[in-house]
Amino acid sequence: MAGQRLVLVLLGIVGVLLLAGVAAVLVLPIQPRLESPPPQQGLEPSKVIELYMGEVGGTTFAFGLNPENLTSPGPVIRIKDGEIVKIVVRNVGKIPHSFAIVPELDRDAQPLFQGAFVGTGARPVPAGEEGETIFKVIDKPGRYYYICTVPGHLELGMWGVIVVEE
Ligand SMILES: [Cu+2]
Repeated sequence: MAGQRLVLVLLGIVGVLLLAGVAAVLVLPIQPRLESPPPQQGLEPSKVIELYMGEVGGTTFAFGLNPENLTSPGPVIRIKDGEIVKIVVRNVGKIPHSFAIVPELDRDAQPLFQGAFVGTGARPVPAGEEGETIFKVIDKPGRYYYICTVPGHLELGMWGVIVVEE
């Protein structure tokens, strides 16, 4: 009797683990945001912006147009309606960072402006490496934000304003 009960308990535990595994498989693929570059790679840029990202001291994370001058907030970037913009993002910091253009100052804000991002919170750009995004400006003129989507980095100052002019 005791042996049978033990077998039942073990079967129960195995069942729970199996269910948890199935649930994880179903939920996990939804978690990462975009993992591949936006579908605009064939475009020839009319404007190239080089942006650097890293840390300033231990407590402020920042962007800059010059690797020696990272600031929080980062420099205001101006782009024009109709332009094809390439943004090259270089991580000159000591830890991974990422880049995305969002409509609000919120790490999870969607949709990304023209799908523009380099790296993601889950798969950021490693220290010393770089990436790029290229897109045509067809969103309406206004004020958007570029941010680092690694959890906690926006709060440490890793953001800047990007203005779309008419
Ligand atoms: Cu960061």
